[in-house]
Amino acid sequence: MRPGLVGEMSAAYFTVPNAGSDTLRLTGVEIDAAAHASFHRTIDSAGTARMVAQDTIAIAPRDSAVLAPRGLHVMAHGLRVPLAAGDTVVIRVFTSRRDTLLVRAAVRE
Ligand SMILES: [Cu+2]
Repeated sequence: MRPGLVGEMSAAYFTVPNAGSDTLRLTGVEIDAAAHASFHRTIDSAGTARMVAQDTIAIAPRDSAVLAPRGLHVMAHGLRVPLAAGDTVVIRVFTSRRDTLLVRAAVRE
C-alpha cells in the first residue's frame, strides 16, 4: 500500500489466488484506514493512463488476480490516518463465496 496523508488517496496492490474449481469473484473491499475503497482498473486511452472503477474482479479456477501498478488495484479514498512506510494496513476483500479475505498490506513507496 502506498503512503499518504490524512484526506489523501492511496492504492493497494496484492495477488489473490483461486485454488478452487469455480470462478471466484471479488465483490468489494474495505479498509479501516480509508473513508472509502473500491477496485480500479487502469486503462490506456490514446497514450494516456486513466482509471475506471470496477465493481467485481473475476478469477478463473487455478488462476490469480494480480493487482499491480498500471493494472487492477484497490483505490483508497480519504485516508483517515496518515500512512507511512513501515506501517501495516488490514484490507478486507469480500468474495462470491461469502467469506472475507484479510490482506495485511505493508506500506511502502
Ligand atoms: Cu485508482
